[in-house]
Formats: sequence, structure tokens, C-alpha cells
Amino acid sequence: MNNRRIFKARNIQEAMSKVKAAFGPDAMIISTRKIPKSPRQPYSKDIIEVEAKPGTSKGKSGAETGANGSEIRSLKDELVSIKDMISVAGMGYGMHNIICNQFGSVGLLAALLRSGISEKKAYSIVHKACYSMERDQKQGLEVTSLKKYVIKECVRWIDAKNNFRRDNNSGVPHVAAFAGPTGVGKTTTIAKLAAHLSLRKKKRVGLISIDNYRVGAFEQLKSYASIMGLYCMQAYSKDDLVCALGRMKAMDIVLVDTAGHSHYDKERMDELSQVINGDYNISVHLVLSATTDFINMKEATKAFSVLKPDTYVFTKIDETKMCGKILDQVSEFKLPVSLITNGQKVPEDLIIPDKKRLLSIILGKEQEAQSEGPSRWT
Ligand SMILES: Nc1nc2c(ncn2[C@@H]2O[C@H](COP(=O)(O)OP(=O)(O)OP(=O)(O)O)[C@@H](O)[C@H]2O)c(=O)[nH]1
Ligand SMILES: [Mg+2]
Repeated sequence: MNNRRIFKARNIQEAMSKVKAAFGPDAMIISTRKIPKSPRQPYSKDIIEVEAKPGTSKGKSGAETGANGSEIRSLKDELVSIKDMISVAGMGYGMHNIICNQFGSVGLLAALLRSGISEKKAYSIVHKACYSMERDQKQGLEVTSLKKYVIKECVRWIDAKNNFRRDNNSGVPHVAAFAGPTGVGKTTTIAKLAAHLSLRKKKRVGLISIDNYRVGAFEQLKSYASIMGLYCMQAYSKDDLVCALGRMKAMDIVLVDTAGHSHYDKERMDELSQVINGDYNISVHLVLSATTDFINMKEATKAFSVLKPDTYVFTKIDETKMCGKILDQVSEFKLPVSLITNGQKVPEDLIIPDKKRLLSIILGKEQEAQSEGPSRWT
């Protein structure tokens, strides 16, 4: 018996409610399409047409229904696509246009949202991907899947740069300061990077702490330095810093640890800016925790921009499944990502990403690989 039915509505939400009212929550969507308004009726509206059928009843085992593995898989796929539709249907930014014009885009849009990319950015990525794909189709070019266009679009927004590789043939060490809000992992990241550079890359590494606020801050860095056998100094002022750098002239790289402070604390920000924005050419790396929400990341970046950061360092990606906000952040304040950290272990939990690795972190592919279930991106 053919139990398919076509539902017409003014928008996708209305169509989904009709489907649900007729077939219940297990309904299967077979297809959707948009019927543009008739040119003869300029005051009419586009119509959304959804073809659906009832879902199979719940509560029966595979043996009872006679379902085999592939049927179960296809049911799961249906379920995922319904979930995807529901998750994007209620959103703004003309989402229903995307859904109707490129049905395959729904799952991709939902996957971007699940990875933590903002609605606005996810919409713009999928929209541009659809546009590029259609343009290529019109030009008679061979097109691959929409997914590839979405990935290409994501790649456009991100940048990764290994800032700590350069060889020291300038006669002076590369001095790199790490700044950012409190507790994001500046000192721990410095310890990880120092270990990587000195033990694996055989560089001469020096450490300086200019954190004179937190009790035990210098001792924290010093204890890492003594484990690795590295030279470590404390500086209380700009003059101290210049003096310490003078004593570290023979190093390839000097990593400077700064005191974390609220991005709303303007006085401390100016103080830090005066110490590190001086005659000495110091590269600045803005450390942000991936557990911070995008709004606060944005606020922090605006405030720390007085230090003219060269790169981002994102920490604690092991504590969130929503690394997509890194893409929002990087596309809004264009700086390359130099380091990512994914745990508390020193020195292991450090990633020096290239663009490909960064993308896979942003899209949550690495987390997906550790969990069960199908991946959207493979
Ligand atoms: N889960 C997780 N924890 C981390 C990571 N990086 C650092 N931490 C932890 O975050 C806490 C703070 O780390 P610190 O390195 O002291 O942070 P900080 O930015 O130097 O802190 P202040 O100097 O006080 O501003 C410690 O418990 C670290 O072990 C990471 O990648 N993942
Ligand atoms: Mg610290």
C-alpha cells in the first residue's frame, strides 16, 4: 500500500508540524521541495512541499519486524535527517531557503551547528557552498559533493602558522610572550612548548616570568624549567625584562609568561602593554580557552588587541565538543592559530596544527573519532 502523502505549507516549520500531526513523531521525510510563487500572482508566496510517510512502529525488535541490518541503518539515517531538519528548521537567516533549494545541505548545516559554529556563520558557509556548487554546475564543471564545497568554504576562514619554528640566525633570540585571561593555561602551554622545542627540536630555550601578581606564579614556571634543565628568570619591570633578555642573548627562543587578568581591567592591560610593546621585538600570542563562549572570547580579543597579538593559542579543547567557535573567532579577528592544547599533561598535550588538523578539530572530527556513531565528515 502506498502510504506516502504530500504536505504543502508556507514554510518548513509549518510543513513539519503537518507531517507530525498526520504521522506522529516517527514520520519519515522522503523529499522536500520549494515551489516558487507564480509570476502571474505576484502577491502569492513560495510553497514548501514535503513528501512523507509514516514511520515503522516503535517497540518491536528487529526480529519481530523482520528488519535486517541495512533496514535498521536506513531507519537510523532517516532519524538523523529528521533530527537535523528539526534542529535547523526553527532558525533565522533564511534557513528554510537553504533547506528547500539544496536538501542535502540540511545535514551539513546541522553538523556545523553541532560542532559549535554560530548559526550566522554556519548559514553563511552553507549558503556560499551551495552558491559555488550551483555556479560550477551551470558552467558545466564537474562537481563533487556539497560537503566538499562546505569544507572548502570553512578552509577559507582559517589559518594556522607554526610561529616557533624559525631558525635563530638573526643573532637575537625570538622572544614570544603569552597573554590572555586568567587560568586559560598560559603557563602550562609555555611549559609544553618549552619541552617540545628544547627536547625534540634541540633549541636553546629560555623562560622569563613577568607574572608578579599571583603568588607562586614564578615558582610554577621555575619548577617546569628545573625539570627540563632550562634557564628561568623573573622580571618585575620593563627594565628587568630588558636586562633578563640581555642575559638570554644566546638562546634561540625565549618564552615570556605574563599574568592573567580580566580583559575588563584596563589598568593591568596598559601596564602589560608597556612592558611588552617596547624596543625589543616580542611576538605576542593570545591564549584563549576553547571552553569560553564566543561572546566572551570576542570581548577578550578586543581588549587584548592592544598587545597586537600575532597568533592565537586555543587551550582546553579536551573540555568541549564545541570547537566550532574557533572558526567564528578566527574569521572575525583574523589571526593564525599557532598552538592548541588538549589536556593537562606536560609536555604531551600540545598540538602544533597545520590547516588540515585545525579544520578537523573545528569540525569535531577528532572528537567524533573517539566516540561511537557515524561521522558526518568522513
Ligand atoms: N583540561 C585541560 N586543562 C588545561 C589545559 N591547559 C591547562 N590546563 C589547566 O588549566 C589550569 C590553569 O593552567 P595555568 O597554566 O596555570 O593557567 P594560566 O593561564 O597560566 O593561569 P594564570 O597565570 O593564573 O592566569 C591548570 O589546572 C592546568 O592544568 C588543557 O589543554 N586542557
Ligand atoms: Mg600562569
